[in-house]
Amino acid sequence: SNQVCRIRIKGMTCTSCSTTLESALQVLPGVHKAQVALATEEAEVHYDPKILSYNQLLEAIEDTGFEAILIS
Ligand code: 9UX
Repeated sequence: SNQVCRIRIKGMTCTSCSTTLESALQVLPGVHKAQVALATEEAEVHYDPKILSYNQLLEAIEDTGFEAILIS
């Protein structure tokens, strides 16, 4: 199954930040697609909620050193 979510990311200051985070998300089991935009401070993640929970996505982002906030 497939779910799309958007997450606000705080703490990114250069394109290497967003690229690093994007790569960290893309390699997670259950993530189909991840795009991180520095300018809008947003991540869009397509994932399988049966394999990976939303909270695990947030934790993976926080583990890279950035702050993750739900966009409602
Ligand atoms: Mo750029 Mo980001 O030099 O953690 S990689 S600030």
